[in-house]
Amino acid sequence: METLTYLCHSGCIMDDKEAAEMAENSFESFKESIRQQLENQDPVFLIGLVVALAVVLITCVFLKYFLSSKTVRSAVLLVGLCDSGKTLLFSRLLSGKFKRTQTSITDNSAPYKAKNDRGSTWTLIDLPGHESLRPQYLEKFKSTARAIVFVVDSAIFQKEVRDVAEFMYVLLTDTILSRNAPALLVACNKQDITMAKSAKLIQQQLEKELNTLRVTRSAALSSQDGSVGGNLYLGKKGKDFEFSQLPIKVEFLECSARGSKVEEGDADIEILEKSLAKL
Ligand SMILES: Nc1nc2c(ncn2[C@@H]2O[C@H](COP(=O)(O)OP(=O)(O)OP(=O)(O)O)[C@@H](O)[C@H]2O)c(=O)[nH]1
Ligand SMILES: [Mg+2]
Repeated sequence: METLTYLCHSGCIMDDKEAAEMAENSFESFKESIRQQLENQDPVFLIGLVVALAVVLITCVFLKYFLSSKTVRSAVLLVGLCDSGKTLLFSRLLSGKFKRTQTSITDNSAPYKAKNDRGSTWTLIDLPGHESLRPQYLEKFKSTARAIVFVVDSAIFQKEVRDVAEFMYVLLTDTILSRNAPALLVACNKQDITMAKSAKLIQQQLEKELNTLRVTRSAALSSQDGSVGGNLYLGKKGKDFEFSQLPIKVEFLECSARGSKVEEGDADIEILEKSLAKL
């Protein structure tokens, strides 16, 4: 069998067994010297050392949690039914430019600099409105939401009121969204169209519709398994639903991503921009 030889400190030749023994002896003596040093220390000093290490550790964990929860929620989500104008609003808010759009099948996101002195920068995210895509995109981004801009097509609101209310109900009873409490800005878009409903009327009709939905949804859930499920009860029990009962900031505002009839014209989105500046 092949035997390896080593040169010791004093210049003598050792085989591998002797080298292993020597390494073991030096490790033992190192352990012994540490043990003696610790024994010679004042116990108060040792306790102080342990406490100091624990404080450093707890501070690191706390800072990590605190900083991450602060920085993660910097997204402004543009949500709403198909064709409500989310993608055009996204373009207008970012560049001011008019853009021809098609039904979105994925999300768009970009940094948005709010028009305030603080120079706040949010991540603006445009989500697809199609019914089959909505849940997965909402799931993906909801925990990062600082604010939700719920875009409504005010021109055909009467026809869509039920669908709008159903989507809003999902958002308002979501446990993660309720915990994080992002501001809700309901952008009543397409105000350039003559038949468009006002923000006030849209708010009133949605309150009525959500009131009805609240009764039917909680009844359906309790008849299924005897409980109201993981989702929350909307508003105050025993009172007709009003947005003012919610523990979040809700604002209804009017806008027009298209603005004037000519495509090169400016949008009418100043009120929305002002609200975004206050986030
Ligand atoms: N008249 C008018 N048309 C608008 C306005 N905003 C958007 N539109 C038009 O409405 C259509 C749909 O706009 P999009 O921005 O693509 O709608 P969306 O909400 O992104 O739709 P999805 O991607 O399908 O969810 C486009 O033809 C827009 O030009 C508006 O304020 N006024
Ligand atoms: Mg779109």
